[in-house]
Amino acid sequence: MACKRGALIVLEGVDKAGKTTQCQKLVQALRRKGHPAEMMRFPDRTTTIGKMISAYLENQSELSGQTVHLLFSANRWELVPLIKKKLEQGTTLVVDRYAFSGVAFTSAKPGFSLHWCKQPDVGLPKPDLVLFLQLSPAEAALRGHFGMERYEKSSFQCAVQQQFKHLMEDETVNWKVIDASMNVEDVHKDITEHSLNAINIAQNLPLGEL
Ligand code: DGP
Repeated sequence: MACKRGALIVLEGVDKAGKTTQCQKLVQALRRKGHPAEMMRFPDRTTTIGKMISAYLENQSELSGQTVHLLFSANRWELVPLIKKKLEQGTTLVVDRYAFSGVAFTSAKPGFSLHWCKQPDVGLPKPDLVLFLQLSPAEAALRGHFGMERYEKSSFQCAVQQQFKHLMEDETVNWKVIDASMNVEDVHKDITEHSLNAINIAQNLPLGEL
């Protein structure tokens, strides 16, 4: 019998919501329970496109909003063959940000419609589960100062949060909102429960497309 496919699980949220910590803990928990799992993150700054994105985020280069939006999307597309291969091999992928960050961050800039922002990611593998780590911008600010990167300003993060709210109205995506103000272990417990459920369901379903 062919091996069952892995699930594509995405963690989203504004900066400082705890996505990276929770991705790492989830991968470890899934492995302990016998599910092959690996972490990925977007942007993947190791590729040629990723290096261009990284320079932009670090304010070392200037690019138009349209250009950088397409680069972020291209960075996801260049990893699609690997994503599909891993899932087919039965590995569950836990992904730190995906197309939803792409749309939320660009559409938070003046002059960018949600419709325009969504187009480059149409056709990407559709996540089986999107966990949205909900944390108010005020609580995020209490977790320490933002760094020096381009988007790390409270006012911009508020606008991003607002765009995520619009995206969560899309019922064709399996969103689960997680209260990221809880302690790390309680957040982890919620996330693990939803993920195990998604892995079971995904086994019997074909991978969808955004
Ligand atoms: P991170 O490496 O997760 O800290 O992400 C870097 C920054 O880039 C963060 O402020 C969120 C933003 N970002 C992530 N993905 C995208 C995207 O696809 N498009 C845009 N415009 N920004 C993104």
